[in-house]
Amino acid sequence: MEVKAAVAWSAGKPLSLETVHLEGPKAGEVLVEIKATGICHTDAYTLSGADPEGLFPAILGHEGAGIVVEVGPDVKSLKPGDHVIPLYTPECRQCEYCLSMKTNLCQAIRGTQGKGLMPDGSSRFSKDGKMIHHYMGTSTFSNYTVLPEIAVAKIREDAPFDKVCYIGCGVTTGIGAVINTAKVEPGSKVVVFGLGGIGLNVIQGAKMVGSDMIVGVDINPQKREIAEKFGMTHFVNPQEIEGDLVAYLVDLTKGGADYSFECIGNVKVMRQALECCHKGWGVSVIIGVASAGQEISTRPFQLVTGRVWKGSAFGGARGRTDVPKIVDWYMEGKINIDDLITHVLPFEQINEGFDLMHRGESIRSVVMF
Ligand code: NAD
Ligand code: AHE
Ligand code: ZN
Repeated sequence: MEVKAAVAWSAGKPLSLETVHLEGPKAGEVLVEIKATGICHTDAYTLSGADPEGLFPAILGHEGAGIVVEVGPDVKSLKPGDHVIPLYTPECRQCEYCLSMKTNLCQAIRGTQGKGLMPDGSSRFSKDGKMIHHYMGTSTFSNYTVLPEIAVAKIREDAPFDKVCYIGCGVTTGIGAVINTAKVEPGSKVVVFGLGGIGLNVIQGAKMVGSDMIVGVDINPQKREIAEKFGMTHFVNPQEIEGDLVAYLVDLTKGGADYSFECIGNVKVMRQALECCHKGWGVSVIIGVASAGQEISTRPFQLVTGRVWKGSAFGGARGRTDVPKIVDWYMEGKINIDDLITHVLPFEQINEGFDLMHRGESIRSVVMF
């Protein structure tokens, strides 16, 4: 079939709106009509050329929601009409990783997904006979996409696509990092670096679990108001601090953070996030994705003296199991998504969504087909 897609032909160029060819679902795959998709900083990161796994041409996008329109042979858990959220972290429930119950990083299709291909090693997208890569196994910047059955979460039918698409990455990543990865306890002191689409969901999660002190750190003072609305108790702009930021934060938290979260992708900030943690027990979680070739560093003594460095992908969530529950939380009013979606754009203005992000004017832009 012919579909509408925003194609990344090469790094560093705006997306090109095209009609492209999409082959139907093969065995174990489903065809999904994407109704809405968020734009995450990771899409911009890959488009910039900084992603070592970035392949071009590709159809980016990994924060979508839509409806199953066709299922391939052998598909058992989905049928046409099901409302769904695509999962860039699948959940096969059979691989060594899924069965370990120690990680959400299902590896069943990671090899082909990282090559921009479906599990059989081919792409479903093409234009004039030229192959176009899939992205993160989801390619939600297309009004139709083909997904492996294990990379699809079935959700309730009354959930609005233009809001719950954000659960496909940002909401789950932020709240999940607090609940699943860090396991933040009530009464904790938390420091969040980067108050964007991810960091604000970390704040929302920290508030939900009953943190006492939630410090937000951002160089953009305009993030203060929305962060306070979501539960931030103290705002720190590093550009306004005289002297060392780490020392300032240790002093502010009276000894250091119980938990810190890096939601930027800046390796220097990752170090600050670790080192502002409390001696003996502070845990720092890296969420931000750093550019190719970047490395983190600290004095080993920071770890010897009890600080712990962790990372979190998709908030440690097992997508097919956890995503429908997070949709329920939203529908029951337990979490706020609406105030984080600052812009809703027609598909034709998808590049404006990237511009808004780069100018620091949006939290989340959602594109509607
Ligand atoms: P965003 O652009 O919405 O937010 C980034 C925020 O960081 C902005 O508010 C910006 O002002 C702030 N910032 C930039 N440099 C700073 C600095 N030096 N000090 C303090 N604040 C600074 O981005 P986002 O969508 O929230 O994504 C954040 C990061 O998380 C990105 O690296 C993205 O790729 C990554 N991410 C990771 C996962 C995962 O599963 N690990 C999932 C989604 C996104
Ligand atoms: N391809 C990059 C890494 C990109 C990355 O870290 N992706 C996160 C999701 S970001 C969502 O916005 C992730 O889940 N990673 C786990 C995985 O298996 O990809 C690189 O450095 O190669
Ligand atoms: Zn994302």
